[in-house]
Amino acid sequence: MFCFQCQEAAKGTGCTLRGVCGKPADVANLQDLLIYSLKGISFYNNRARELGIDTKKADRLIVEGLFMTITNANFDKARFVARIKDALKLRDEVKESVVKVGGSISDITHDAATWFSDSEELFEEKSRYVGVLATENEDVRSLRELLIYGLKGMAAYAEHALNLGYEDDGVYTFIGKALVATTDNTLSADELVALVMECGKYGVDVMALLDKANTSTYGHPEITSVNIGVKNNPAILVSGHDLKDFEQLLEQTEGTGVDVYTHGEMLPAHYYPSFKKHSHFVGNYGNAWWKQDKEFDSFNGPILLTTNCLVPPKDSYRDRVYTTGAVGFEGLTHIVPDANGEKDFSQIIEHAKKCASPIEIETGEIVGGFAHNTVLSLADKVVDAVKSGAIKRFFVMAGCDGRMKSRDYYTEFAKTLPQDTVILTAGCAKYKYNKLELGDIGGIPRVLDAGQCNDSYSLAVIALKLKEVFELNDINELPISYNIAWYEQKAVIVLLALLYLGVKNIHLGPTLPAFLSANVAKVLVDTFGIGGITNVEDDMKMFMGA
Ligand code: SF4
Ligand code: SF3
Repeated sequence: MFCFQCQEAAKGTGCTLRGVCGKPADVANLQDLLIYSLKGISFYNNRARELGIDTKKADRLIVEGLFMTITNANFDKARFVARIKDALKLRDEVKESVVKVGGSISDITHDAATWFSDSEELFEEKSRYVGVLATENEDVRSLRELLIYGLKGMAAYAEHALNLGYEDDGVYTFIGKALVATTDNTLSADELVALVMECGKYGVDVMALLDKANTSTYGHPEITSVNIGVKNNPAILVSGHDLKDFEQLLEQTEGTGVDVYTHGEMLPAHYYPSFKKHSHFVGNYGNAWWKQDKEFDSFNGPILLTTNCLVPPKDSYRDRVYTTGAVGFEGLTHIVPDANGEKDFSQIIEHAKKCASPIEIETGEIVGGFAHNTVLSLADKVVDAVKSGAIKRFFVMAGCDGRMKSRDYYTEFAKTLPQDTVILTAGCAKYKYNKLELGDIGGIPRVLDAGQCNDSYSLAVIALKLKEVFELNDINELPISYNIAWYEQKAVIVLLALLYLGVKNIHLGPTLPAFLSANVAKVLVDTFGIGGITNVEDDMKMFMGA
């Protein structure tokens, strides 16, 4: 295996024996083979699209397949074997549909589009030769993988939107085009860089689509105080990002005597009007994903993982963890939808009834719900505070949290920020500072949480609105600094989206991605002023222009 897609890649270069995340080598290889199979389908599916054939079936399989390979989503070998079989079968169906309408496929000769096997042993054999290292040139490899990781993040958001009935053909078209482009040895580095930038455009589009899906379905997030203590009823903990799953679970638990709590990236569910009305929706339990090994233990009840981030479960709570959607882990119960797309969570609810109520690990409240609609409704107040000098600078500290001790930097950074600064956050990075008492500026909290990582879109909308209000020509003239923490591939698409919107001088930490070759990193530094982080003191001086 060779995997370097996340921030915790072994030795800062790549995992080769087993993932730091716990991903076994055979699963890593099969993930590579699944991506390869999705490239294969895309050759024909792109042609089918040109011919006006309905491509939705393959588009959806491609999106789900990409999502399954995101860090900490799926560790289940059998699921990858089955999905590769599905992909090969569908590849042939799409090919036939093209031929049937007289389309030419004689130019489609790449091995990804032509290889075939239906045996698991041969999959494993094949999977060893189609991974990241199959591209020898380090810079081409870096650009191809940067693009693929952007697509993985894009696919995750596209899947959530799809689950709410929202799709964007432009996004699907780009994913297909980009997948095929990563097999094209004739493309120059400049052409690949252009595709990476275009990926950012579709990153903005997919986040806008998901924002529309979420807010049209559940209402606009509102300022909300979220309880972080517990009640005395048995309960279910929901983690991951999928709001449709969350809605179904919340409805099915109504009146059962079982409470519902959020964990990690599901915290922003509390901000939506549709969910807030349920009295058995009690609070948020715990912190970001990587603390689940302790927090799932003390929760006592069953846990539903709707997306990443799943940590290989400990024996002490393994029998209480359920997965759904793109998530998987051998031996855990996986909930699948029925023919109408509805999921039956009764098994989890019955399980909860037999469990003790959660052990309280903290008490108090955290405040969030500062997505674009709320912040723009406060725009006058915010603009006045900036004009009067009460707010000197905003810090976008969105992104991911992770295990590494070096991420304590973000807690220290938040604590050290001057009192006249405001943090704009989204994603699980917030857990590094959302329980600190950072106060407010004239009633505006100093940490404004927009929501999940995809709600970084809200932060961009807010920035663009401020640019308009202050009549600036360039988004970079705003008093906003970007100090972003990344871990997995959703952060990659968020980053590419910000670059597409013209944001410069983004600082990325705790380390720069292992998949950026020296030359590709140089392009990002020279063109966009991307930088890493050093230490709180020096970075604070740099950001505050001292
Ligand atoms: Fe390693 Fe990250 Fe890949 Fe897991 S996802 S194998 S930790 S690089
Ligand atoms: Fe977090 Fe995994 Fe990335 Fe959605 S849940 S931000 S790390």
